Amino acid sequence: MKDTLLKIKSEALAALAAENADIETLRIKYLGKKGELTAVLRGMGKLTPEERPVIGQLANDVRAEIEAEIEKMSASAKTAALEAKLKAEKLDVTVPGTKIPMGKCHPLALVQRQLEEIFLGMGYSIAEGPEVEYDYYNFQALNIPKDHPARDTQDTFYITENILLRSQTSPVQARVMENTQPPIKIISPGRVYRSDAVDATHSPLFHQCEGLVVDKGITMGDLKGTLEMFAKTMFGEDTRIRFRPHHFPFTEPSAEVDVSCFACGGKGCRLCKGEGWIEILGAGMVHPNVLRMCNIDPEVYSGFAFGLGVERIVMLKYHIDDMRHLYENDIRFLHQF
Ligand code: 2NL
Repeated sequence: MKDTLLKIKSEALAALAAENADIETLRIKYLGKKGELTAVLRGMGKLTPEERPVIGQLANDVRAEIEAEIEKMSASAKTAALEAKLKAEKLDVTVPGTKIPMGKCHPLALVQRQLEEIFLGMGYSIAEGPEVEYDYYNFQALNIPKDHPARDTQDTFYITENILLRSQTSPVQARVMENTQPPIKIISPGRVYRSDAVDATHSPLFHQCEGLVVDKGITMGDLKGTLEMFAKTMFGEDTRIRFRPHHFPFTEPSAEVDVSCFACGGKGCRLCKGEGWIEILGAGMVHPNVLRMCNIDPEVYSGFAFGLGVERIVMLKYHIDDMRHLYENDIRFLHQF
C-alpha cells in the first residue's frame, strides 16, 4: 500500500509537470471522490492497527503534496493566462482614434433658423399650419378668384376639388387673421408644393417664409424699415434695398424687393449678373379684400405682408448653382455648411 501511495504521488507530480497539463482533470483523477487516492484510503480497513497510522500519515502527506502542486500550477496558469491576455490586448495609444460621425444642419434648415431668429428678434411669432390645405385658405381668402391663373391645375397639386397641397404659406396667415384680432405679427416658414418639373431652379417641393403684420396705422414705411433691417441682418450691414412696383392679388400696392449685391456691393458681378441688385422677395400692403375675408375691418386696421423663397436665399448665400443639390442628400455636399 505504501508503494501504491508513492506511485500515485510520483505519477501525479509527473503528470502535473507535463506541458499542457489539464489541472482540473488531474485533480479529479487523483484527489476526486472516485480518484486513485480515495480508492487507496478506502482499503485502509484491511490494514493492521500498527500499519494504519503510518499509512494514514503517508496518505495525508501524499494528498497534501499533490494539492500543493495543483495549487501552485493553477496559480501559475492563471498568471500565464493574464499575461497572455494583457499581451493580446496591448493598447497603442498613438493609433488615431475612430472618428465619431457628426451630423450637420441642412443648409435649408440653417437659413430657415436664421430667418426665424431675425424675426423673433423683432417681436414676431412663428405660425404653422397644414400642408394639405383647403382651396379656400390657399386662394379664395387671399383674393385669388376662381379664374385666376395661379389656380391652374397645371401648377397646383389638387387632392379633391376643394383640397390641395398648399402652394404658398399665406393660408397659415389667413387662418391666424381669421381667429385673431390685431395686433398680429407673425412669420410662417414651411414647405410648399407646386407642380413644377425639376430643374436647376425648380422643385415640386420647396420652402417659403412669409411675414404678416396687421395693426392700426401700419404703413408702407413700416414694411420698408422691416425689410431693410432684415436685409442688413441677413446679408450684411452695408446692404441696401429697393422696391420695384409689381402685382400680387393679395397685396395693394405690391412690390418686388431687391437687395444690393452682397458679393460686389452693387458694382455688378457674376452673382448679380452685372445688375448690382438681387431680387429676394415680394411684398406689399395687405389687400382690403383679404382683411375683410379674414374678419378684420380694413377701415380700422392695415397691414403689410411679404414672402420669400428659402431655397433662393440659400443658393445666393452659399453660391449654389443647382437647387437639386439641396435635395440629393450627398454627404460631401451637406458637410460644407
Ligand atoms: C413672393 C411673394 C408674397 C405675401 C406673399 C401675403 C399673405 C397674406 C396677405 C397678403 Cl395672408 N400677403 N403674402 C404678400 C406679398 C408677397 O410673396 O414672391 N413669394 C416668394
